[in-house]
Amino acid sequence: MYLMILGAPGSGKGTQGKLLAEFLRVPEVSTGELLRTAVKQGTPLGKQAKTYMERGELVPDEVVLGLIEEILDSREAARGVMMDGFPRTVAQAKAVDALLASKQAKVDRVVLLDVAEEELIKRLLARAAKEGRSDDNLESIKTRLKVYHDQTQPLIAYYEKRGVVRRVPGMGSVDDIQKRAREALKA
Ligand code: B4P
Repeated sequence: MYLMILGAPGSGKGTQGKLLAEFLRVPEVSTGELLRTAVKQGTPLGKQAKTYMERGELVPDEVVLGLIEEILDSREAARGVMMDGFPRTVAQAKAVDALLASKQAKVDRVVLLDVAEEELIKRLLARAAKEGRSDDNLESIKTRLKVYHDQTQPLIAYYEKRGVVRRVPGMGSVDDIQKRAREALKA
């Protein structure tokens, strides 16, 4: 099963995506986590990505597309994957479609986490205080929210036309949201 978890920054994609992936027994792969590791290790990919990430902007498609190809071509993803943080633009979605089509597969489900904007900002600022992630500051958070509205939200319509989107209210406890997500996937 090829699934994608979609939502604004702070909507809980990482938290819910990992739990859902465990439940469905597919690996969870986050481009955000892979990019943060690349930045820490100072790899060529990390060097290209660093400034964009700190500003809250998307890393350019041409930089990220190779990474997405590597993920979907890996043995780990041979029988399915929970995609966290990608695709994020229509160009990336088209690339995912083409890569999956070459394996006679497709995006089976998109779990869309719905969370109010004030709550998103609250969660990311709370994480900033705890973990000190370099893009969890108010200026970068605002850019990330705008980027999500402008560049990633159009994907909802892209996948809705195929009937694969399952909307899940993302407010409340982690357990309650997980129950809703599992329930939504039954339909
Ligand atoms: P990501 O790592 O994907 O980060 P994000 O969208 O900002 O969301 P994040 O995953 O951190 O938050 P989550 O919803 O899990 O991307 C970071 C950057 O990498 C991007 O800005 C971009 O520059 C680059 N990038 C990544 N992928 C890319 C791509 N495909 N193309 C181009 N660029 C790319 O929320 C987690 C927070 O909420 C946590 O603090 C958690 O504890 C809290 N939380 C979760 N559930 C909660 C609940 N129920 N109640 C309260 N708090 C909760």
